[in-house]
Amino acid sequence: MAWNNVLVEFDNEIAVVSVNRPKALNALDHQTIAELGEAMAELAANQSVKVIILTGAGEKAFVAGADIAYMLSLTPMQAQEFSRHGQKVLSQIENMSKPVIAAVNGFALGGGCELSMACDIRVASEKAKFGQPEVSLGIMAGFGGTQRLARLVNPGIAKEMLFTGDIYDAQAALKFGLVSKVVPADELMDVCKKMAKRIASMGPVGVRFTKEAINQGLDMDQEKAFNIEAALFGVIFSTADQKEGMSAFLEKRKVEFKGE
Ligand code: DAK
Repeated sequence: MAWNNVLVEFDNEIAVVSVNRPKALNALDHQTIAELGEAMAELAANQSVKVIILTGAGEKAFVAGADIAYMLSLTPMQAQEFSRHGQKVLSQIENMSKPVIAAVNGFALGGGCELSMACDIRVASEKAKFGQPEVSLGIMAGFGGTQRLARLVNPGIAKEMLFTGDIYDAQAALKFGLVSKVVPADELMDVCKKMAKRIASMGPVGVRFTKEAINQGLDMDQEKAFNIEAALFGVIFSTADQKEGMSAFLEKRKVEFKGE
């Protein structure tokens, strides 16, 4: 597990993944996106990891976008391939069986804002800044931003962000519903780790199925989505965790989930 542009550190059941190109404000080029995909695939397969925190190396940026220098001379075919590659890795993160928390420590612009939106939960430092400035570069969001932003906030706010290219502070992002918490910069990692540990202490199958029900259900009408929830709810009654969780409650003892 060694990459140039992505760092992975472990804290018991928590893995912290940092995009590590601080000199370019962690901008995403082809290599960084590929490494991120590989790191996430390894963490998905690593049985001892329960929750992943994604952040940016250095003081200034989460990810300041797709790498403009890299994109400058792309041909239309290469641009399409770059976009598809980015969309694929972001979908991989969104669909991971483990929860991913974005610890947004600074600029989350363009592809960086889109990357944060592919995570399950966003926690922002007071220094975080969000925006989709692609239109100022003569392009448009290409890593799923037109879709995820409109689903996460509301279409009017998404359009304001995507049409104006304006940069918004963490409090604005909180008001939009783009992030769930804003915390002092020096507390960001502690808050995210505390949240991650809390999630890691829950029944892993319950957490995984919940993510699946929410993600799948968002693309369906509510009645069909209820069917997914009911089906997963039924399946969970075949797990050891369901027996253990309920027995531990009734026996007033500490629960010991096995994730099966
Ligand atoms: N790409 C490459 N380098 C970047 C960068 C980026 N996105 N953002 C910053 N850098 C580099 C700067 O060039 C500078 O490099 P040096 O000059 O030191 O070599 C270094 O990081 C520090 O940046 P600044 O000197 O500019 O730092 P400041 O504090 O003054 O300003 C800033 C910080 C974040 C406001 C500013 O750097 C900035 O505006 N950066 C660009 C932000 C941006 O526009 N992001 C969106 C990128 S476009 C698609 C696929 C993907 C996408 C779209 C379509 N298809 C193929 C369809 C996604 C597009 C994007 O994300």
